[in-house]
Amino acid sequence: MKTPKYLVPNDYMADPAVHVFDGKLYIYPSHDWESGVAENDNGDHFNMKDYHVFSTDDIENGELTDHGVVLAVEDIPWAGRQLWDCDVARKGDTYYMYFPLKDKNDIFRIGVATSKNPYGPFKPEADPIRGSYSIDPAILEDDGAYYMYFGGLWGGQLQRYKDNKALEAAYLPEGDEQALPARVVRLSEDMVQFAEEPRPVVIIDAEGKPLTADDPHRFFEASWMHKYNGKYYFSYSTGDKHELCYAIGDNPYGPFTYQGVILTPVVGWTTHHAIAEFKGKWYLFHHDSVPSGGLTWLRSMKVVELEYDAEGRILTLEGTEKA
Ligand code: FUB
Repeated sequence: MKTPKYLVPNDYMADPAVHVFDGKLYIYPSHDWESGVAENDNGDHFNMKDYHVFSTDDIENGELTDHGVVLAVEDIPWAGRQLWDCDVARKGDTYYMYFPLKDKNDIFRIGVATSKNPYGPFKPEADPIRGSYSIDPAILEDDGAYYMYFGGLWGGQLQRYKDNKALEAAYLPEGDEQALPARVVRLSEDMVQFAEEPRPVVIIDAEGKPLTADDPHRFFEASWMHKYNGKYYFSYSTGDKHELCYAIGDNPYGPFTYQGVILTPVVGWTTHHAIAEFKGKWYLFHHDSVPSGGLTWLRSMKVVELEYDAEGRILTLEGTEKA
């Protein structure tokens, strides 16, 4: 499937997280809508209020089932506003949905909701994860352990934290200072807390030097982790540089060596993705704002096949390739 395909033509869905459970592919997107909130650098216009889940047996030619609303802001006891990019993991017979949401003080926290089914509905815990902050949780299951990757700059509030503590004043590195890293943390056995202090996800260049703040390929948001041929592929959005990039490491904590661009800029400010293998092929799930005429808060979800070369390098895809 070399030509990209829109997945939900009758609604706006963004930020896909994708997993295969028992041979079926499940998609967990953000649900964009026209809330009327004005656009700003804090991302207030991404004012999402619920999640849907989609599933399919055949991503290339089959139907996508919409399982409807599986979690809504009004069901979450600690909710303020803005349900951004979520992810789901299975442990035992329970499915755990991890979601970023501003609390009643307008601070992003990461919450957990559970279900006995991959298609929900999900029941939220009473409080967010202790010590959680910022946005865009993505979960890796590796050898029985579960790791969460998270963080996002600007509206994602990552610049408000250092060493996992809230700063008095936000600090964004500049120039040749080391770029702000995403975070990785192992989850507790019961999956609803952190088992340790979050650690930085350090991306290094070919000489082993951490990427700097002025590097156009530095991390901004939208962490995703997948494994290919035993290596750990950390991929992410460069935000204001509008590319999806990736870096490779030897273990879940990194460091990760920068490799290249997965997807060139799409129509719309944000770019965000998931990478998953299904029925022997690899796919990139992402979004753009073509169907809404370029409105960056009304995004449409797409899928396209992803290919590797013989050395395991991802072949760059064009963000403006027509669906
Ligand atoms: O959908 C809201 C935010 O936009 C996500 O959390 C970011 O990754 C960006 O896609």
